[in-house]
Amino acid sequence: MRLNSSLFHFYTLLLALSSVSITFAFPAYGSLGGLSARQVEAATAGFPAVLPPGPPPPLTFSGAKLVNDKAHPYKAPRPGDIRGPCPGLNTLANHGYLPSSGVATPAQIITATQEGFNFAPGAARFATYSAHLVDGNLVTDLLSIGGKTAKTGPDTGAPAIIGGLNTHSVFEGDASMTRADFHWGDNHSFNQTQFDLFVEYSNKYGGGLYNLTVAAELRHRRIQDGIATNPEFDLTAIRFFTAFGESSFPYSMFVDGRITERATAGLDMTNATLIFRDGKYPKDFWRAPAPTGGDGIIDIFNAHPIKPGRNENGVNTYTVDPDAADFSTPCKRYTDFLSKTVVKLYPNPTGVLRRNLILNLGFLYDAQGVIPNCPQVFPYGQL
Ligand code: HEM
Ligand SMILES: *[C@@H]1O[C@H](CO)[C@@H](O)[C@H](O)[C@H]1NC(C)=O
Ligand SMILES: *[C@@H]1O[C@H](CO)[C@@H](O)[C@H](O)[C@H]1NC(C)=O
Ligand SMILES: *[C@@H]1O[C@H](CO)[C@@H](O)[C@H](O)[C@H]1NC(C)=O
Ligand SMILES: CC(=O)N[C@H]1CO[C@H](CO)[C@@H](O)[C@@H]1O
Repeated sequence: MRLNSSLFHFYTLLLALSSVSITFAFPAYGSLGGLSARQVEAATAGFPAVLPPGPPPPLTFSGAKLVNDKAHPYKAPRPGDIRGPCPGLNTLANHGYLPSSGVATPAQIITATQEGFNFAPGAARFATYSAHLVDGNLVTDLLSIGGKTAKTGPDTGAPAIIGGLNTHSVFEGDASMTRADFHWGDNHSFNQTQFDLFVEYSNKYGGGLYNLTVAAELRHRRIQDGIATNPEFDLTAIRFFTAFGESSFPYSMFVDGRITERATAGLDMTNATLIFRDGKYPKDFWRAPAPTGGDGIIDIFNAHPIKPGRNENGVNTYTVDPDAADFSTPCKRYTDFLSKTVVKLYPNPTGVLRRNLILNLGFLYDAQGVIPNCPQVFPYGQL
């Protein structure tokens, strides 16, 4: 039987990794997904087993304010610092809202995204715990905002070490606006060719600004490009949702918070270049005037609806996954994430790993807000 291909690349890496014993220095942030109990023990030996503290509270003051302030100057990443596919998190790390190493706890990521961009508490928790469950280290409670994932290691042809948000097809995925598809090799770096399309679309549909209309057209175009050119194009599972969500972030969170006409506000290309390419706040940047996260996602989706699916057999063979959750089935999205993603990564966890899985799954459930008739699921029992 064919593996659910939303996880296919990931399993390829995991299989190769688990066939060798872990003799290299496993990083404290490395994901333990797919490792045997013995490998988990080896990979976490020497690191403290952390009791995750749970999400930090919402901001006490959640209005607009200067965030590119004297206490948070831009500092270029040093050699060894990790940056990844998310322009928001890269910017926060470059301005000291996140550790400049690019390795952080979920609580730090929630605090930083709330403080530095006014990301709404529910959205911040939901994105962070989803990412942490698939890409983070659940024993050390650390997540890297990038990582060293590559299709093949640079010298040996063997898969490189897994870890962090670059990991393909669990959280990172295809049809990004400014990053190329995994199929083309570079999974996470800023891609000028694609940014040129971002600019072209902003000119064509937004009068030079990236607004919701641009977001909808560019999202559609990137998906169509993927179907037509990437034989492994995949828009299933989590990526289906994050692709539409991320399209809304530039106009909702990269636009200066002093611009109060949010409905018509758009992101200009100079500021877009700074954040997307350089991970740098514009000079005097103020965060959004109210907590936000994904305003307009459904409008972006409704402009060009599509069902989750993938190219099954080369380019232009996009096939709808008949059993995929979509925007109309939020509870299935939750239960599928547990049964099709998390439990496959962690079929038989024990000890601290099991405890922390249970805790993080609880944080995730609480983060998604009330979904009618959607009771919490406990694949690993309860504490
Ligand atoms: C809170 C935790 C967050 C996590 C774990 C996260 C993670 C990610 C990941 C893994 C991607 C890459 C997806 C892909 O294109 O393949 C991404 C993309 C993106 N993120 Fe984040 N992110 C977070 C918060 C934010 C915030 C607060 C913002 C905005 C202020 C933001 C803005 C974006 C944008 C605009 C993209 C799309 C990049 C593109 O398509 O070129 N993210 N994020
Ligand atoms: C940039 O993206 C384009 C289109 O997705 C791709 O063809 C090209 O190889 C990418 N360039 C780099 C340097 O990754
Ligand atoms: C985006 O900008 C264009 C050009 O100004 C405008 O026609 C369109 O209505 C804007 N979209 C939204 C949602 O404001
Ligand atoms: C660029 O960002 C700065 C700082 O946030 C802001 O003052 C300025 O208005 C933005 N430029 C445009 C054209 O929106
Ligand atoms: C396989 C591959 O091309 N991986 C790339 C991921 O991105 C880094 C940074 O740009 C490259 O060095 C890797 O080669």
